[in-house]
Amino acid sequence: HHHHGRSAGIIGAPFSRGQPRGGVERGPDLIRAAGLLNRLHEQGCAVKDYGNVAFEDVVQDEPVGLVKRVRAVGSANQRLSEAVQAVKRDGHTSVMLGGDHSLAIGSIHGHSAAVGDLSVVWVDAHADINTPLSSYTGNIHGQPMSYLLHELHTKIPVLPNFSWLKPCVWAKDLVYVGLRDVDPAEHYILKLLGVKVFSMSEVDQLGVSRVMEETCDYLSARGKKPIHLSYDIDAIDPSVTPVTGTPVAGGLTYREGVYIAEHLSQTGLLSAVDLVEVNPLRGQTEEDVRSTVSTAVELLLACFGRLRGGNHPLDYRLPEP
Ligand code: 4U7
Ligand code: MN
Ligand code: MN
Ligand code: MN
Repeated sequence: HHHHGRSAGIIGAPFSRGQPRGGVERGPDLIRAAGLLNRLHEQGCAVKDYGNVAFEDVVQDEPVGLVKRVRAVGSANQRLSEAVQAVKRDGHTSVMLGGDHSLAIGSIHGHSAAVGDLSVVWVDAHADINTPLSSYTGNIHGQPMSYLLHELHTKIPVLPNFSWLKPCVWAKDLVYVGLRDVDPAEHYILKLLGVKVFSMSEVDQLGVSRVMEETCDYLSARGKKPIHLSYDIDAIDPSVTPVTGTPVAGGLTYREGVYIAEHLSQTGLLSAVDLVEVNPLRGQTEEDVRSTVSTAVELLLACFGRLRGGNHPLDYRLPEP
């Protein structure tokens, strides 16, 4: 009937053990309750809800060095990877609702296992590229990109429940947008590997439209590949999206955040999206939760073609008098 090619396969990933704060596991159900599926369908997108991934309840999970909850995170991401592979094989754009950002390990691995080489656009206040040995917090949500990059393979120790994981992303295929809290080890890695970074300084200098034009020029010059967008809600300024575990001042405006999603959607290459780190227990008020969750929904609608200038179905016909 009214569907025009786009289709979303929604995966809930109610998982919080990549970081210490409870509540982020409520993200998927909150984002669904805010009407994501109905609103996607209303804008002409076919939608299939794959439900929430059932994660293993790992009980014995002592730290490995400084790194916390390694076994739970490894097991969760293996299951998530399988779920994303199923969604991609069914022909949908994958939408992974987190949960914390450690889930990008399984989401990107599963996406790549299904479609091959990817471009990754990582929108975040943080680079999430600590190795398990460089991290001083031990929280895996600050480490996922290091596990995924071919170039860092020799820097990653053997970890329990991670033997399934093989690196699947090249540094040249990764672009960051929105960075403003990067650890020294992470900054060293970004320089060492020559990763393309548009920090908040570049957003200030160039404006978001040039940042996205340059992002897409850079990626397509390295071969047009399916795009994986990993969107951490903390990329947006905490005045708009306060309900998150590691807020950092000086973030993207609501409009810049939506523009990024609109622009990537218009490439026609967007193949999987993560929306992570919405944590309702971090809010002071109901309004904090509402504005964060509704921003998450608007970002996802923009990923599926919603334009602020309006849209209409291809076959729209004016009513005749
Ligand atoms: B998020 C941090 F040290 N870099 O490694 C770390 F500042 O997924 C923060 O982007 C990580 O929210 C933030 O723990 C992870 C810290
Ligand atoms: Mn329908
Ligand atoms: Mn972040
Ligand atoms: Mn993150």
